Amino acid sequence: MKSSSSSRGDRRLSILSGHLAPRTIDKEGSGIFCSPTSAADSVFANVVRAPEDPILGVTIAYNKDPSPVKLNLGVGAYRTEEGKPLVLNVVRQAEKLLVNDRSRVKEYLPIVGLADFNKLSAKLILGADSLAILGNLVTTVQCLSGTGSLRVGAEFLARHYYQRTIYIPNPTWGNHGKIFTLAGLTVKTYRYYDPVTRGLNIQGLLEDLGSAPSGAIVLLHACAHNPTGVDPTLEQWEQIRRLIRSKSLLPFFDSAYQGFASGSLDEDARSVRMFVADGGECFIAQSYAKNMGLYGERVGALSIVCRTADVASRVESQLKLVIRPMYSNPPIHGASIVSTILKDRNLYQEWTLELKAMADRIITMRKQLFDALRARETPGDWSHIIKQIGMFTFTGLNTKQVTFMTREYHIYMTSDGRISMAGLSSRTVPHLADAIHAAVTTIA
Ligand code: KET
Repeated sequence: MKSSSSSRGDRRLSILSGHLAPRTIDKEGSGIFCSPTSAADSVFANVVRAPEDPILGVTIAYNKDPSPVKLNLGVGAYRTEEGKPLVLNVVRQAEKLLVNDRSRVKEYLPIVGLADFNKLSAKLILGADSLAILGNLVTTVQCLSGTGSLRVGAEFLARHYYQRTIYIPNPTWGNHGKIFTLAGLTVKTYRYYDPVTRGLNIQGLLEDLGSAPSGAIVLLHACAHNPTGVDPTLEQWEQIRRLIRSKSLLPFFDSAYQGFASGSLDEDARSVRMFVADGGECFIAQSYAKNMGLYGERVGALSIVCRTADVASRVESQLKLVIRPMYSNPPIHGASIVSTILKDRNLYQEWTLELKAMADRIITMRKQLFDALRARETPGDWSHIIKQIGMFTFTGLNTKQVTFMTREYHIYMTSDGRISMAGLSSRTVPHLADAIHAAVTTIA
């Protein structure tokens, strides 16, 4: 014991003396000091370099590329026809109202966030006439966008739910597995996508969930499944719901694209509402990143629908214990923007129009890309481009073809062949079509 603590002491001393040693001025004479001790002396010398994130790393690679024709179709972020990020008009209006309101202060929010925001968010996903809301069966907490909502929900489940296994679709958003694993859950997958039909593998899905242990958690994409763009039909949702309820599985919805699939907020919430209407319990993680374009504001909500109001309020008390040591309480600005829009009839109406315009532009891009590939007689059936739903097209291009398109055409996308349709414009469609054509005709 003694020797180990003294050697720890020696190490600290040697590090300290390293810090105190005379410093040299770097060759350029910029005045930035650097220590003569090298990386080998660092207590972090053994830290290995981690790879970039499979989605956000695409933007980093894109930013480094000096090519004037480069195109970023990696991250799911909306761009205008001019290729620029979009701040919605209603968001600008709401921000003006907030800035001009001198009564607004910057005090801490409660642990669970802005009360108005939480109420309105539950209403947005569950419907204004939701019996669950009227019966106080829902607890909603403001979280750090969709990711934070998923993480808080997962931490709560790891602490308070008897079943630790969560089933996520194969494939799914790349971060799901990491979020749930780090929260302490065991992650398994269920079949979802059939690469041959480029559609839903409903049989495989029902078989896999049918053989899941009773009580297992099931992650479902509320709409616009990422990355496949393939959603169950309403009839299939009903089959899934029946199976989930009959086996007492626990549905956990990830709603990151409400309004982006069909252009209608209500339509895109139908899957969730079906599950809530049957009176069973259910988790919902909501994000305003895409549908309000509030990506960097990190605004979202976790709703837990319970069987009784008493359970809901006890669940909320425990959510506070999850949140407080994690980040104490959420940021105020984004949630204030959202609640300003949701509670004002005119702003809300304008938001739905702007949202529909974004969804429609994406649909136009699908059509244009499909037509461009047909015009080039690119081998293959590309009808999935117009059939798939939401922000992404799951092209079916393989990793080698993706690498080729990046190298030869400066087109950036995730290695699984997913392209963010929102990053395209009429001007860039021909370039993408040329690249896809070249990729499929030169690389198997
Ligand atoms: N769920 C899904 C299905 C999803 O695609 C995203 C983001 C999120 C949750 C989280 O979004 P947040 O910004 O935390 O509200 N997806 C895009 C961005 C990313 O990877 O972070 C994407 O797939 O490109």
